Amino acid sequence: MWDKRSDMVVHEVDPYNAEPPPEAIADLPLTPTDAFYSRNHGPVPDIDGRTWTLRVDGLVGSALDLSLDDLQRRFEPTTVVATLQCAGNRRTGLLAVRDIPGESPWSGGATSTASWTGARLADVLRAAGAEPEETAHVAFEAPDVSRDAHPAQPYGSSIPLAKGLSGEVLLAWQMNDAPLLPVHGAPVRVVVPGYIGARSVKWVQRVTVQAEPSASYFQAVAYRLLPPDADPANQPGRGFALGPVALNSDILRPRDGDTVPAGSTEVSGYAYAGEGRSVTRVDVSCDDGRTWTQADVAEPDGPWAWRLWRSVLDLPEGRHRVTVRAWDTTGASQPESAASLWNPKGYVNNSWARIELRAEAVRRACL
Ligand SMILES: Nc1nc2c(c(=O)[nH]1)N[C@H]1C(S)=C(S)[C@@H](COP(=O)(O)O)O[C@H]1N2
Ligand SMILES: [Mo]
Repeated sequence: MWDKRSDMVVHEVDPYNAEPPPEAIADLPLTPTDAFYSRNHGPVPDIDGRTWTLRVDGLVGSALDLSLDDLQRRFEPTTVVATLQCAGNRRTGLLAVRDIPGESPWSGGATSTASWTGARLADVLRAAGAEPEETAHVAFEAPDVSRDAHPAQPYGSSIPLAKGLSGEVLLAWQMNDAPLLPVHGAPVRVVVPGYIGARSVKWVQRVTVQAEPSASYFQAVAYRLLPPDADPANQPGRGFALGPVALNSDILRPRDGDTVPAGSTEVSGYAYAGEGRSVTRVDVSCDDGRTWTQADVAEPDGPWAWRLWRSVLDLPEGRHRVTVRAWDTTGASQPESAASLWNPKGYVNNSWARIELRAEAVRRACL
């Protein structure tokens, strides 16, 4: 389905919501496109790039209507490696605390990394005559209508104008050096490095500079962090809108519950910190966090990419719980428990990652 591997973990067929099995993305700086998670709130639209246009309007000097050809020729193409992480990534940890009706049980695979090529949103906004305005926002609109929203409405969201003018945000038409697939937003999507995936609007057809954040359900109601006792029903403006991704990490290999040979076992995964921070260290514990050793952390593919880490553990025969946590440049680390993070929509589980392993003595077969 949708040009994905056959072993994707499909949370929903329609709209299509799927994450890769952890081993499909482990140890790879760039996630192959056929393994990249996909999160959709409505049906995937089929848009003809030859007739698609982008409207740029709002608080700009002169509104623009750009064809794909205009976008590709008038603006210098840029390539950025960026990790996308859904705010629902690792929701299973929150679901283990308490039920979250109506939300998919994402594991740690709602995080993937690709190289994205497109025009800088900043260049397009400047061509339209947008002036830096500290309190303004850039809103994005797409045509896919979601029944998750109340009332049912097309997908939309916004980011601060300052981020939009930073040169980091792309209007991308390529992913991993190939034209965007329909499921990832063809012909053009927004890529907002360092922000939750929800802000990287797919099938974008309108960019509006405005004084207020987007009034879309996906900015004003969903993708907001509510206190644990809040009613998650349709109440625009409750809690706060999520933007920059919180420091997070996960273990991708081996799998939770695996049996491994006693002795040395390599464990690996990712760590990621969004806008404004980066991962500085990853720790691994085999005694529930009493003692920690530092994992080997690979250099990332640029400032917006996850950091892959690995650690070789020496596991005697028996059961083991392996725990991982990362640190960022502000000195912040991840919270210990998902119970302390539970919220009604199940966003931002960035508690310590844990897997259970059973180490078994290696039996040599007599051949
Ligand atoms: N138009 C549109 N854009 C969208 C969405 C959507 O449903 N419709 N989902 C968002 C969410 S919540 C995420 S996490 C990312 C997922 O991008 P992907 O499917 O390319 O992985 O797209 C974002 N952009
Ligand atoms: Mo998301």
